[in-house]
Amino acid sequence: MEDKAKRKDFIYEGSNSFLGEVVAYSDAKYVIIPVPIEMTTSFLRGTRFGPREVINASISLENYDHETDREVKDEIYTLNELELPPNMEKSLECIKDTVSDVLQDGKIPILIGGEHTMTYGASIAFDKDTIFLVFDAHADFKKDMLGVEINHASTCRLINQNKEVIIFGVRSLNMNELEEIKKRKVSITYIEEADSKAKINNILKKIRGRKVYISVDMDVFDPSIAPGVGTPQPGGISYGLFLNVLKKVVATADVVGADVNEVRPILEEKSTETLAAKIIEDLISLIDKNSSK
Ligand SMILES: [Mn+2]
Repeated sequence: MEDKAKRKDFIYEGSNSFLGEVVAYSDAKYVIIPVPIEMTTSFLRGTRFGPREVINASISLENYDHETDREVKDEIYTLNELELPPNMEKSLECIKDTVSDVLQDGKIPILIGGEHTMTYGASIAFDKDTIFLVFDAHADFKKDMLGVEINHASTCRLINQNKEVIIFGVRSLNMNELEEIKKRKVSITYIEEADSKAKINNILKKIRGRKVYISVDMDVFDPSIAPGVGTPQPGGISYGLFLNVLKKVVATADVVGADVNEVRPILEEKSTETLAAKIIEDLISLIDKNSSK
């Protein structure tokens, strides 16, 4: 008892697992990986507590999805929070190894963060031909932050070293980032174009039939619906718009992994965590619906 109380890691069992699911690992199709990484936070702190709060919030969700007419049930296994060393390279390696194991077992990894840097760690576990579709208020294309090259504001640039990246919902970047994005011909959709049919169709054309990893930095949403993030930016997308894009993406591409990141819990205000949990449930429901066609 004393030992358990001393543990600093939160243990996910029964009602502490995503949607309260108690499924054997071998039977699960999806594996939730809680990644409490927070090392290069530049503004508001607390993203290390994101994973456990998103899982807590998931317990409040019901598992029937009226839109897909399905129950998200008996298919999710939640790993314990990763024990990350206080070193960025080693932490990314640990994330990569965990994702690799899940992929080798033929399951779909869904990570919950934690700072966005974790997506770079996860990306190393995927084939070169996997496209990374990133929803983010920021372009995350900085060369470095105060001389540190591996940081949350460089995520897309780091992934793009050897994988195609598509960035959606952007409203914050600097001129150097823009130049690099243009040089590398990276697809970027600004917030003003987020509901443009032509722009969405362009993205769908790129990902048709391809393996896609979806990364959702919660700051892509408007701060009025997702205030609990590390670096909020005014004027984001709505849940409705996100869901419309997600539906089209899942129907068009082969989703091989996903993450929801940068959740920063604010005391008793749980709308960001609930939204993060909901979009994971939506994603699972949509993948199931499409794979049973
Ligand atoms: Mn980001």
